[in-house]
Amino acid sequence: MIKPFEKPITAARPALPSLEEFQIGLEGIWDRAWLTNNGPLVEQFRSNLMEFCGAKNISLFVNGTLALQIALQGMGITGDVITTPYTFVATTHTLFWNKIRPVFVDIEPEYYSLDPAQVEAAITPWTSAILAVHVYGQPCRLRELEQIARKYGLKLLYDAAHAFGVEVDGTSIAQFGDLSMFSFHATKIFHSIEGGMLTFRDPEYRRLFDYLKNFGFEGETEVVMPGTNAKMNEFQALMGLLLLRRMDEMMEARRAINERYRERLALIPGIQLVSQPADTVRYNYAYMPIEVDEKEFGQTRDQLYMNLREYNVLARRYFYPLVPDYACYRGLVASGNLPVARRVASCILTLPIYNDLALDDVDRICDIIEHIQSGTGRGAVAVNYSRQTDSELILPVAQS
Ligand code: T4K
Repeated sequence: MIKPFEKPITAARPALPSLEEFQIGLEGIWDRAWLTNNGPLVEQFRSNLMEFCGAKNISLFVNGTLALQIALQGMGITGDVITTPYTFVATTHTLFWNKIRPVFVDIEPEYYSLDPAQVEAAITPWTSAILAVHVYGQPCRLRELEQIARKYGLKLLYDAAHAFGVEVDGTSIAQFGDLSMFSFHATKIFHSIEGGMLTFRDPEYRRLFDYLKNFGFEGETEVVMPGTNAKMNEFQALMGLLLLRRMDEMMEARRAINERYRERLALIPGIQLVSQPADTVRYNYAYMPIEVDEKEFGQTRDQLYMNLREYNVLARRYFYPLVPDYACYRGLVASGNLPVARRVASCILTLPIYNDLALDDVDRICDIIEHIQSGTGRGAVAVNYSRQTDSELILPVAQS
């Protein structure tokens, strides 16, 4: 009999610096009484990030969603944008807020990013850009997307919300495409409580993004465009500065966790692991996705998800449902039936992974999954939970 965890093991858990270090940083903020509006810590953070990513053009924001929303506006993108249905809904929201029509095309089955062949087939005279997502931090098909974008004169943007720290052939993922957006939300591998970063090829964008995130102000008495307020503050920058120093250590901790999961899960019937990153990729191990094969495993993904909750293991179904299946996006243009994205959304489960998740706890999570698979696990839930969101779920009573 395996006991449930005493405290919930959540899918993500933020890394934190020591309280003492943070307090020292806070004292500086108190002394300066400068809290936001491009303060010295934000400037320092920007400069350290430029070095970390080897990118010349960087702009910081209060969160990733507003960063991408402003990027689309600043770059003047209009009309149709080809994008993925398999993402967090914020990707699509940024298009909607710019009155751009998302055109969803299917993903490839290996790393779940936009399938370049589908992208090319969906291009029309109205297409202005491609917005791809490095899902779980695994790089998209960079070269093929670049070639398509060049051939048709399209802008290429990456939602790199999951991909901070990733490198391809020794080059930061921040340097691909016309622009990339990174999320520094607390649930990410690296964070600044909330936060967002844009990296971009054209240095001219910097001025535009600076206007747009600060009400469009030029000096004290002129407003040159109707901007919004999306500035990063000093507290966010302090958190980011302290954690950036620990990036290598954090990636290594996650690599070890990922490796242990892989060793153990490979032996469980019906659990399929996502392909290992290519040799050319320095991966950040941002998420721990698995596919559940209902026939082989003996339960659906949703049953496993529910049964894990009874053991206090709060896995998540990132990304289910698909974006075009949300009420607010039903009826939008999709190119075909999106069979790969639909299959993946129906069987994906992201297991807990965070820097200080103990390897013993990883073993226990795997023991629980094994136990559930062998048919003796708690619950043996047969209810159809498929249309419920995580927050709507009412847990069934455990049957021991
Ligand atoms: N594009 C993509 C592809 C994205 O994945 C995201 C965000 C964005 C764009 C937008 O970037 P931001 O505007 O957020 O910078 C979470 C995050 O809020 C969101 O940032 C993230 N993607 C998405 C995939 O996940 P929820 O609603 O699932 O988070 P929540 O509150 O349920 O937290 C997840 C787990 O983390 C919980 O089990 C508990 C734990 N947790 C969470 C927080 C906030 C903690 O332990 N401590 C915390 O402070 O959206």
